[in-house]
Amino acid sequence: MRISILLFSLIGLTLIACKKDTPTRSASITSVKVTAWPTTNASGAPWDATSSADLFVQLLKSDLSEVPNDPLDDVVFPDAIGTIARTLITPYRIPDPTATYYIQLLDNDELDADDEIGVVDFDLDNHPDQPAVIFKTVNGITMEIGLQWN
Ligand SMILES: [Ca+2]
Ligand SMILES: [Ca+2]
Ligand SMILES: [Ca+2]
Repeated sequence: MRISILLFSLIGLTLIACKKDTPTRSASITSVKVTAWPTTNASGAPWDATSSADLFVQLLKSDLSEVPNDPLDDVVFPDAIGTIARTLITPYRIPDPTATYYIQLLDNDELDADDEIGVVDFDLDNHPDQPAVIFKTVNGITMEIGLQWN
């Protein structure tokens, strides 16, 4: 009797251990929505002198370099007011589900370098419940990252 209880406990513990070690499931980004963003920089100046910011987003790796063939780049929302939403026709599979990624928000400028408004980090490891949307607010930027889990 005692042996079988011990045996069942061991099997139970092994199952728990296995469950814990299950790797993070992979996910693809389907959309990025920016619902709030600061209209001025740290010095209180607007991003553009005579109009609102021309928003676009980029996807950065954990070393803050842009991912190759960035699926988010190249769509600008000129003179943006309020929420912008970017939907990917082809969802972008996140290459490393255990790594931290960043979505960078910028103001496109034609005559000088683009202004970086800020970055929002996200990490699939922090979302074992596999939500369809990750909501994050960092440094005055609020993003909704749409995901499709694989
Ligand atoms: Ca600017
Ligand atoms: Ca502008
Ligand atoms: Ca601009």
